[in-house]
Amino acid sequence: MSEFKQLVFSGVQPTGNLHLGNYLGALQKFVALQDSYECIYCVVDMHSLTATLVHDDLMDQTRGIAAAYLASGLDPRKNIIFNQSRVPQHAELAWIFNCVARIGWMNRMTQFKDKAGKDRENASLGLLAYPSLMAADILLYRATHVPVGEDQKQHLELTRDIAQKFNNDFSERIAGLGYGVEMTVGEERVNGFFPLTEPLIEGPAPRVMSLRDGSKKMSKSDPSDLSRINLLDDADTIARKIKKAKTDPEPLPSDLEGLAARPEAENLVGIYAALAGVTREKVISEFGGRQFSDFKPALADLAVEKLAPISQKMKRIKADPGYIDGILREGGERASAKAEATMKQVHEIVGLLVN
Ligand code: AQP
Repeated sequence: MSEFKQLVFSGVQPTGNLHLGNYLGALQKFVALQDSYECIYCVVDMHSLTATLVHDDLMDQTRGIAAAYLASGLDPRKNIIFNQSRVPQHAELAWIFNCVARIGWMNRMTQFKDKAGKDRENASLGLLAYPSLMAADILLYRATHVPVGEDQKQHLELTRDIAQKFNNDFSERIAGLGYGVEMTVGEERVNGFFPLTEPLIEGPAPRVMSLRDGSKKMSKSDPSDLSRINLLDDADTIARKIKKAKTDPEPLPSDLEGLAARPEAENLVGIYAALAGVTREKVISEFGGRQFSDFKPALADLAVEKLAPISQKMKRIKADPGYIDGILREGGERASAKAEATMKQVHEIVGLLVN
């Protein structure tokens, strides 16, 4: 019985400096997966067009994300690394998905609601359709696994909904052409052209929160730079931001249950665990009962130890744009070969005459 070949796809949009949330939610996981899966890592530059802030230096930002991938340890020979706009099939499949997905699904996305704010009528159509392009990014390669931060869970569920609706809407044509693949979904065996992709979200810090407010996620667009640790921050800045991080007056608890209703403490413990590659229990067993005045310097040292080499390497790689462009070009060629194969079958399935 056939199953989809296991394949990892993920991407980061070039909309500003990467922060610790992007690193722990995405890049660190990308690197961990490259030894056990075939992986495709994309700089999703077309997604950035939904933000108004980046156009002037989008090319530079795109190279910056590619540099971060490489500096974090992604091997461009092992993985396909490219920028989305080099492979026009992403936009083409997104259009087909726009005709499969429902407007109501898009309207329910919390990211759209947050970013569109109160004036939804004035938001771009691209912002509304963002998850449809994201589904196309993933399903163009029929990827089975997507490492992301917890904030992207809803978009991954929508990707599954789109795949499922496409598989159902075109089930007879898929079967007639012999393009269906058997897959296990829960207890059931089903057949479809697109896999129902699994998000890979686990880990001790699936949603890194703002250092100023434990109820908000760490984000590039937060106006306060003190809310986040940027990958390019120097050691002093990292230490200062951690020292100033909001906490409560209690010492760290002696067990994990004691972190409930203490979002700032929970966030710092999760960050420490993720950076050290240990569980949150292990961090509590070491620091439980101790004051933040003890814990914060240890966290700052660890953050600097892990991030400084990446930031130095990023700067070195960024200084050679020709090298980055060569990797993205070569990755784009490898991605295009896969994208063309998928789209040839999609054209036949939906009935587009292209020969
Ligand atoms: N705070 C976070 N914790 C864990 N993971 C996170 N990611 C983003 N923020 C956190 C993960 O980073 C990857 C890249 O996401 P993106 O390209 O969509 O970037 P983003 O979500 O636009 O980043 P920001 O900082 O959240 O931007 P704004 O401020 O514009 O909303 C994804 O895997 C994401 O889950």
